[in-house]
Amino acid sequence: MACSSCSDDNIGKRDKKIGENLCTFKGEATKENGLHAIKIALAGQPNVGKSMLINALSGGNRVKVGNFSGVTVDKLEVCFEHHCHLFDLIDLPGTYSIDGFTQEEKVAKDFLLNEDYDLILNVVDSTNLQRNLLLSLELLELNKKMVIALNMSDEAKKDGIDIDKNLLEQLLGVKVVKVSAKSGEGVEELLKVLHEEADHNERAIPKVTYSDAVEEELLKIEQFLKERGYKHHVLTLREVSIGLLFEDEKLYKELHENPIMVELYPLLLDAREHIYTHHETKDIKEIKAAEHAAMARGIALEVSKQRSKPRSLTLTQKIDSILMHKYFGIPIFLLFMWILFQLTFKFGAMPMDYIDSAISSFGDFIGSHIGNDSIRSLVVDGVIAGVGAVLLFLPNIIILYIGIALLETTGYMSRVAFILDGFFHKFGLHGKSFIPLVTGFGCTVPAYMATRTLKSRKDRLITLFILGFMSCGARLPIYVLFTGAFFSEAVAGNILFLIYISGALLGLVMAKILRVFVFKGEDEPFVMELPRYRLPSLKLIWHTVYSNAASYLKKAGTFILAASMIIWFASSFPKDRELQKSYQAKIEMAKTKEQKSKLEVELKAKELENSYLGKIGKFSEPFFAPLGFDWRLSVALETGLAAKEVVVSTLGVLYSVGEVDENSDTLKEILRKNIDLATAFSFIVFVMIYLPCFAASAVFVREAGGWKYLWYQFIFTTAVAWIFSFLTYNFVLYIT
Ligand SMILES: Nc1nc2c(ncn2[C@@H]2O[C@H](COP(=O)(O)OP(=O)(O)OP(=O)(O)O)[C@@H](O)[C@H]2O)c(=O)[nH]1
Ligand SMILES: [Mg+2]
Repeated sequence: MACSSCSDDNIGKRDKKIGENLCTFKGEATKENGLHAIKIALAGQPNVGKSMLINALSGGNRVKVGNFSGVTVDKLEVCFEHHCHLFDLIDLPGTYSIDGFTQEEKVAKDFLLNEDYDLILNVVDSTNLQRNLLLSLELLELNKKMVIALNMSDEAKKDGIDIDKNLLEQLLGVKVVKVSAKSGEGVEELLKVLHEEADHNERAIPKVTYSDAVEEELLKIEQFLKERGYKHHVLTLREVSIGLLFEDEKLYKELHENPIMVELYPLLLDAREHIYTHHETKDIKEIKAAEHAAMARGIALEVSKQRSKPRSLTLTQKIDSILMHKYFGIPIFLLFMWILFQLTFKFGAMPMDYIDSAISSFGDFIGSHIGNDSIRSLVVDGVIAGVGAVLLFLPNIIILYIGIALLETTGYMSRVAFILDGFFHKFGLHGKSFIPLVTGFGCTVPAYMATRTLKSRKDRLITLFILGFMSCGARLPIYVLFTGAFFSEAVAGNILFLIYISGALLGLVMAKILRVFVFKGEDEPFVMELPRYRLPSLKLIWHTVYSNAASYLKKAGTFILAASMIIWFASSFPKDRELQKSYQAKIEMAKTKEQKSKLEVELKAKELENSYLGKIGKFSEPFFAPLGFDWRLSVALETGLAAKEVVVSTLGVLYSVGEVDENSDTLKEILRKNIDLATAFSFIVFVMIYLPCFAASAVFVREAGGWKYLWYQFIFTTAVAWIFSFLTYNFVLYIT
């Protein structure tokens, strides 16, 4: 489309504006000002590369990509400008059929059937044409403009598959473009075709051919409509005939009161009776599905040729024979996890000392330049101690996310889900729950959303309830801090691995209990597609890790910063002048240095105990005392309800405010001095089990379907956390 008013200057500004705030600009795009907004729904089966194609088309990395079915579970909008067209792309969850059962499939269906958009971009996996065409045929019946992207053309080439795109266009009646979202091949052409189709006022009429019996009846109905002079405002007579013959609900509702229907009913009944004689069933929907299946098979056979034996498929089979081995599959997976936690601890610990000493030198430096005692304490003991305590663990977080990204992008995740299926069934879950559970090791929020891939509501609820047992990335700093404080470097990695595994096992046991006592019933059979193995691009890994690390840093600079200041305030005030005076007098009278510093420590401790936070801690201390926690640990757990990173920052602030010595020890050393091994273990267990952060809880409420579930979840997790911490505390006390 020619667009004189869309100058380069203009595009630059708009691009920037759109980049900053996605899709807020589209209201201003009109044909008059030279910008043409096109809303495109990306529909396709799971794992065909819809999200990656959106990234390739928009030239960004805004949408999450992974090599398993069910990466996208909610619709997502990405806007960008290209040649004076404002593209508004909607990434939809993958769906095998429009009438899919799972929550995410329903999201796709609702959007495709009920929302307003200009055209469908049907993304198809070229290496799996026949199965993908089943959905394409259904989409063609939505009577929308449609373009087909034959994605993964690079893999098709490697597999020796040739697809005759022109023939496919002829057979389906819509435009087809070969692309590779990975290499970028065909992406420009696809954008051009999308422009053209959107600018074109008429939609292309699909040309799908049914079996002879159906075609014969369609012709009769069409002829009848023509003779009666019937015209539909959007559909062709053939499309109306197809809709009527196959009992399209929308069309029936629309024509319900039309007098023509009186004559049509007997005709339709006859037509169906004739068609039944060619099929084994009398269910017209099933017959339609069978017709589609036959068509998809026929079209795929006609347009694609297999030149040679697929290469990567045999490679996939070879790798699977090891990784999915009947006996070694699970041990191999555990070994990978063990290595991951060793690396998390070992590599994470390397830069830790540098970061730690940099933060404390920074604190000393800043502190020496601030004259006012209170402000110095706020900056050094509040902000730097709180935020610094969280920043320290960035390297560990990065390594954990690299591990998760590898699991997600290589195709291994679905395999593990598959090999764990049998084991999971024993606990009333099925393998598919593994994906949300592993996602939970990163962050609980997307993990809750990932449960949408589970078909049965009971399975979903059980998985939602036990997801908190999978320790998220934000709990990692707490574990690393405590294991680092109480164990030698040689075993700390093993302890970390043990913590994660025990959390997961506990989750499974709880799942069984919930299945037997609360959500009774059979778990659904397990169906999951195993994608081929794919080498993840460095760009993809980098993007995943970078965005997670960036959000961790952002959280440290905003939320944790604010929380640290609040905690500092609540632990430093109110000041008790009388107490200070009486101690000051005692300190002045003290004869030896030891006596003096002993009195100073006492004063600090008393002041802290009398502070707002101290009072809160003291109030809840009796509840936590049987678990070995003093009021500081109790407060840290309470503030940790907001976010788990706050546990570490709270400890950082509390122990920093309470410290007398100017040459401060690291938090690790302070913890070692102040608490015993049994308390440390019991604290880890409590953190492992109790409620995740506020953000996750809000998502939990939405996904579970009501606030009452959060209430159950709170009681359930707190009770389990308390009991297990109590048992751990007493057990460790007993053996040590
Ligand atoms: N070789 C190759 N791999 C691709 C291509 N497009 C996508 N992939 C890979 O295919 C996998 C799936 O990509 P996604 O974009 O997450 O697929 P999706 O269709 O959005 O999947 P769901 O959201 O689960 O429905 C990823 O591993 C991608 O790296 C392509 O053109 N060529
Ligand atoms: Mg996706």
